[in-house]
Amino acid sequence: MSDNGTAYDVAKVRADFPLIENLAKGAKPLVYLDSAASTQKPRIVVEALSDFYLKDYANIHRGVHFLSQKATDAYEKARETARRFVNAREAAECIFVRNATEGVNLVASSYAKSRLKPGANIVLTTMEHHANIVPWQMALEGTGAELRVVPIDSRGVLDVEAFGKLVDENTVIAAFSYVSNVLGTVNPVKKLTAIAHDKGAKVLVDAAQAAPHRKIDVADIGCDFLVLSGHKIYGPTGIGLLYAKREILEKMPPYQGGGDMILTVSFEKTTYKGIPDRFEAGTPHIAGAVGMAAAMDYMERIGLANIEAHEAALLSRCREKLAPIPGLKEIGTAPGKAAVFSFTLEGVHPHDIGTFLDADNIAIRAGHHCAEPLMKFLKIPGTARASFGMYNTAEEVDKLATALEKIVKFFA
Ligand code: 7TS
Repeated sequence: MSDNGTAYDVAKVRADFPLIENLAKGAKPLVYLDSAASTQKPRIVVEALSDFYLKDYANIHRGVHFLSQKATDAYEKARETARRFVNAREAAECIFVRNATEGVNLVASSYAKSRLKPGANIVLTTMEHHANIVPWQMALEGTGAELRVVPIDSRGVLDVEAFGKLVDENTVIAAFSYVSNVLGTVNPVKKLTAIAHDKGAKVLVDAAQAAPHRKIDVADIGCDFLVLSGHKIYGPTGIGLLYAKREILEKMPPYQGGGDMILTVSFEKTTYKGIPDRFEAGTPHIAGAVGMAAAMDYMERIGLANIEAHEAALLSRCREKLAPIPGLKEIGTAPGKAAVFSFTLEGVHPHDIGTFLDADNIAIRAGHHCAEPLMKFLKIPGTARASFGMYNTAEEVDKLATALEKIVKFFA
């Protein structure tokens, strides 16, 4: 049921996505099951971008002229929308970045690097995407500080007790995904944050795979930092969000230098603006911010709880239909997992699964999903992954099952 009491109407939702609608009606109807890589865009987001470029566009924060003022207002309104979307206390705690990856890099470089000394540590988990591993390794390099990794079990459930032991008084930051892009595991982020805070460590939540599926509430989680990508929440590419608490941001040095982030510049001394401008050097992706805000508005209108419920139903159907397929193994069986379904087929390489499904017009992703350490732990080269969005249907799940049955027969 939707927020206003009517049933979730997936046909109506699909009608909002021209690419999904057009391809589904074509001679080779496409089944798009790769939303964890990137979601398709509703018309309203594309129109927000084109309207902005066609009607309101100018550079921001610099012009006294009317159009620049209008563009600045649109950009700052988008920041307020982002604030509401993640439930931050104030818009200044929301920094526009290129994507989740840039958000992590900003924190690793501006917050963590200077605090990493011999004896200090950073805590990650086995299930992290490379975006939440490599920036920390780069920050750690040459500091003498250590990287600690929290184990998971064979279902893909994080070992919370081990987390509590690995995080200690010398932990600079504990960084973990809210939802795993491979396993679909939903981590208990509020609990983990409380444990880390008890030891005096700061927390970064990688919400890149959570934001498409559930309400993000930084006030409730209590985390210090949170990152997400616009293109995974039905918004444009090239724009993302870093949320950080004001009191922490205010003590962080700029990440990049340049125009728009300074108060005064002389060759002797340069002073910086306050937050959030200090972290947005140069001309930002103004239209991207406007487009991402349109996507956030759209998701809220459909209802985050409705999206979550619809996708949970798709996941149950997927499990039910795929479980009887001989040789098929679901990778990631954590209770309450999100609508990300990784699997292997005995005797068939994940890339071959992807190619065969593509021939049947089903788009999934195959490979290590930028989580090589997780693949090493699972002792597999990769998985095939079907991931669901608000526009997917039960019939599409059935088509996936039928196509997989064909593959199994082919290799039998
Ligand atoms: N964190 C997680 C958990 C992710 O799944 C991804 C991208 C990122 C961070 C990085 O996002 P970006 O927008 O900065 O690139 N994950 C995937 C995926 O699973 N398939 O393609 C991209």
